[in-house]
Amino acid sequence: MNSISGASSLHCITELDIKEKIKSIRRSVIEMIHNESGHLGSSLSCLEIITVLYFMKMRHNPKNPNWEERDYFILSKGHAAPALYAVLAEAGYFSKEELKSFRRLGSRLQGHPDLRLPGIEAPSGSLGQGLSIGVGLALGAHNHGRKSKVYVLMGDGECDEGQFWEALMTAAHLKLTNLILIIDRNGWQLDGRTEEIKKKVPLKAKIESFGWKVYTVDGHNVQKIIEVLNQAEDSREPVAIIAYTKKGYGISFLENTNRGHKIQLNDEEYLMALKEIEEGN
Ligand SMILES: Cc1ncc(C[n+]2csc(CCOP(=O)(O)OP(=O)(O)O)c2C)c(N)n1
Repeated sequence: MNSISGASSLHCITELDIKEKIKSIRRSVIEMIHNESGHLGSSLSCLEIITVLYFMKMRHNPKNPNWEERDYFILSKGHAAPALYAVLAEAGYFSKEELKSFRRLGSRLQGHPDLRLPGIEAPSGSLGQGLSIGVGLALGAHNHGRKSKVYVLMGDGECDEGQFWEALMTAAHLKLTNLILIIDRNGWQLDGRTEEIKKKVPLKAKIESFGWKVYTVDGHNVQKIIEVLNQAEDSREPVAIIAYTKKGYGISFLENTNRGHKIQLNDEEYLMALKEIEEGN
């Protein structure tokens, strides 16, 4: 059985294992959102990235979520919470059974991440704030002499928020090399295509001009994601990774469309989606 090359020494995982995990997490996301409603397309575009972080890269302990030396993950695009919840449940932070309570009154699994849930490092959902939170955590870890890395995942539409650009400038000024930003570049935001709502290109050059090292990657290719995360380790500047993704990835009739931005699949679509997952899409 092939093991994934480049996975952190803390994570001994085979190619087959990670594929199975992705399948199971994708199934959980579809089920959770079918039970209620939610941001399906937005969750599916960043699902591989979050899975690779938790199962192949980050130093974390589901049995001791507040372990001081842990790496941090901030889901700045908080509306993709179903993807994070499914990964956290798969990793053992809480039971998979609890996923059924998604968006129910009193549940710890709300439409956006809530600090009551083990594994959640910051409440998020008001777009534009995640990188600032990451800057604070990275600075704190550095000042305490900890090895912790801070990973922030945001949407490309989220780049419209001015606070993001302030945080970029601050991180470069403070030379926060323990901070890694990942942008889910799916090309869509709530109202349409990102370039039509507010032009982002040349996004890479813009972020570089703020003093960051910027990589690009296929955000659905597990091996490429782990490679670029490893490359990010040796940088002397904060690192941003622009991950090219497809909204709704894995469900053919939603893929690369904005229909699934926030949706509740009807029963027929739900069964079709599950069938596609089972068939190993
Ligand atoms: C400050 C703020 N304004 C508006 C919203 C409403 N909102 C939720 S999702 C979304 C679109 C985000 O687009 P993008 O960052 O590209 O994420 P994705 O396409 O991956 O869903 C918006 C505007 C919000 N959550 N926060």
